[in-house]
Amino acid sequence: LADDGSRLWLNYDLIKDAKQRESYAPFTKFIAVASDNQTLKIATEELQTGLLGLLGKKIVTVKTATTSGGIILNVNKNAPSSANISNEGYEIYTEKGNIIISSKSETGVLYGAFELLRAIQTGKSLAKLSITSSPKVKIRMLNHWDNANGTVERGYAGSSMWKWNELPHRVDPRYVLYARANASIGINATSINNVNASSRFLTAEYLEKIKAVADVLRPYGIKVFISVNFRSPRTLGGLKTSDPLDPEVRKWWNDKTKEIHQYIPDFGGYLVKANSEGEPGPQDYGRTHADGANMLAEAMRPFSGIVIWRAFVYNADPNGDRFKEGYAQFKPLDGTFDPKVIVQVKNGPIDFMPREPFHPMFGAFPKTTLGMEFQITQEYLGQSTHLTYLAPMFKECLDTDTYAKGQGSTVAKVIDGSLYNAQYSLMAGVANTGSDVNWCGHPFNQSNWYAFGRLAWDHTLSSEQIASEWIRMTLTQAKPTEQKISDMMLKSHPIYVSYTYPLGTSHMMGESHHYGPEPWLAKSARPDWTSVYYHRADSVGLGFDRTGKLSNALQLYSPEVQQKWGNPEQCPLDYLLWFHHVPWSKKLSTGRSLWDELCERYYDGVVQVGNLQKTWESLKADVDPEIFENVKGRLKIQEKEALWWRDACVLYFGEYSKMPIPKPLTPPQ
Ligand code: GCW
Repeated sequence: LADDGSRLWLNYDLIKDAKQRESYAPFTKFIAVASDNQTLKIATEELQTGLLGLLGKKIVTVKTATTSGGIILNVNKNAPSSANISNEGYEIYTEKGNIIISSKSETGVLYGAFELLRAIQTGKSLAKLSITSSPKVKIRMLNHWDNANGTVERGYAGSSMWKWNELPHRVDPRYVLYARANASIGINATSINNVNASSRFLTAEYLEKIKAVADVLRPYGIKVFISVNFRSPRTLGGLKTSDPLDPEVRKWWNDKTKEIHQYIPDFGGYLVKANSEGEPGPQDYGRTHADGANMLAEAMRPFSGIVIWRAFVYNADPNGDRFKEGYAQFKPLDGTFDPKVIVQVKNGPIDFMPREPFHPMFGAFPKTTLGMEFQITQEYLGQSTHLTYLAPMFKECLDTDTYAKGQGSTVAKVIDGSLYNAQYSLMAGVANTGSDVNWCGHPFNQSNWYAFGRLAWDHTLSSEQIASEWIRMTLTQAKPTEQKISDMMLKSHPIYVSYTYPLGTSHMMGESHHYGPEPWLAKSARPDWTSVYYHRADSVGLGFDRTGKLSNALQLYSPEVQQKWGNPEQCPLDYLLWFHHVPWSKKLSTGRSLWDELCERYYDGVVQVGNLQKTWESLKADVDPEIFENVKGRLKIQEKEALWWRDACVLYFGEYSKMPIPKPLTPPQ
C-alpha cells in the first residue's frame, strides 16, 4: 500500500530484515504494567501497536513480570531525586533479562516507551540498553496560529486541524494521532489558536470546545494554552476599558481565569501578542507590557498556569531600525515581570528570516525568564514547496554564544534556564500542521516538527542525528538511502538561503504573502513593510549598516559579539549584510567582489537545487512511490522558483551595482 504520510514518523512499518526482527524477540515477550492509569495504558497500547507493526508480533500484557524477556513499565514516584533525572525524565535499562522503563511520572514512562520504540525504529540493539534522559527545557510547546473560522495564519498544509464547528460533540480521531506524535518527541504544551487572537476563544461556547481537546491531550502529558485578545474585557465583558490597572478589568480577568479552570483544571495559561502589528495591548492605556502581563499573572496566581507574553513588537518608523525595537521596549522592564511571566522572544530580531542573527534580548535580561519562539511553519522558508530542513537553522541560533556571562553563555543556556537559574523555561514553535492528509504539506516538512520537538527536549542533539532518526522512522532504514536523504536535508537550508537571501540580506519577500521575491517593494502600508527598508541597495552598495555609523544595533550585543560581527573585514559572510553596507566592488574573503559573490551565490543555489533533484531521482526504487512522486513534484517547483529568485534579485540589484553578471559562474555538476 502506498504511504500517504498520514502516520508521520509513527508509521511502524514492518522491519524488512527478518534477522533484525528476530534480534528483538528475546525482549518483547510481554509488557508488564501494574496499574490501570490512563497514561500507562496509552504507553502499553503504543508499544503493542508499534511492535505489532515493526515486528509483526502481538505482545501480551501482564500485571507483574514473573519471567524474563519482557518490557516492564515502572512508575516510581518516590524515587530519590537525582541531578540528572527530572519528573518527566526516564531511564531505560535491562535487568534480569527484562527491559525496564522507569520514571517518577506516568508521562515519563510514556516518553520512555516512545524512546524504546524509536530505538527499534532506528535499528538499534536492545541487548545492553542504558538510557537516562530528561528534558532540558520545561515547557516544550507548539503555537498554532489557527483561527476560529478554520483558516491558519501562515499555514501551508490545508485548513485548521481543529474542527471548531464539530467540537465538542465530534472529536476528530486525528487529535489522538496529534497527541501521540507530540508525546513521541516530548512536546508537552500547545496553544490552540492564533496569537492574532479572537476574543471568541474565551466564550463559554469555545471553552467547552477547548475542554474537549484538552481532555484528549491530557493523558499524553500535553497542556492546553489559549492565545488571548487583550481587549476581551471590552468585547466580551462589556467594560468601558481594558486598562490593566483598572480594578474592574482585573476582576474580569480573575473571574475569566477561574471560569476557564472549571473547564480545564490543569489549564496551561495565556499566550499574548499585545501592541504588535495593530493588536490591542496595555500601551493603549499608557501602561507597559509588564503591567499587562502581571495583571494576567495575578489572575493565574491560584493556579499552576503561567503567562507567556510575546516580545515581537516594532513601530512604523522609516528612520528607525526594527532590529532594536523589541529590545528597546522590553529592556527597561527587566526585573519588573511577575515570576509567572515568560517573555517569548523570536529567534531573531526581525522576523523568522531565512537566516537571522540571534535576538539581542537573549543574554541581556538576567531578571526576566525568556522563552524561545521558533517558526516551524515555513513562512519565509519556501512554505510547503521548497525542501528546507530547519534543524541546522534552529541549532545555529541555540549554539551561538551571547557571552552574557562570559564565554559559553549560549542562547540555549539562556532559554533552558541554566544561565540565570530560571524557574521556568520555554521553547515554542509555530506549528506547521493542517488538515492535509500528511499534516504538513511537503513530506519533508514533517521533519521540522520532529526536529523542533527533539531539540526542545535536548538542544545538544545534532542535526545529523535528528535527520537520521526521522528518515529511519519515516522513510527507510536502508543505510545508503538514508545517507543520501540526510545529505539532501542537511544541505537544504544553506541552499535555500543561497538563492533567496545570500550574504545576510533580509526581508524582500512578496508583499504580505511572503512567497517569492519582491526586492523592489518600496511602498506599503508601513515603511518597515517594504523591501528597500531592509536591503538598502544604492549605487554604493548593499546591506543595512548597524554599526555606530548608522543604527548601532550592534551595540545591543556583548562586546565579544560586537567584535565578531562589527568589523566588515571579519564578519562571517553569512551575516555580512545584516550589519554592514558593503560597496559593490569591495573584495570579500572569497576573493570575489561583493557583486560577484552575490551573483555566485544566487547562481550556485539554483545549481544545488538541480543536484537535490538528481539525488532524489536516484532514490526512486528505494522510497515509497507516493512520497517519491510528491517530493519530485515539489522539487520541480523549487527549481522553477529558485530561478525566479535568482533572476529577480540579480537583475534588480544589477540596476544599482551597474556591474555585469560575472562569468564563469558555478558550472552545473
Ligand atoms: O511573521 C509575522 C507574520 C504574521 C504574524 C506575526 C507574529 C501572527 O507575518 O502573520 O502574526 O509575524 O509573529 O505575530
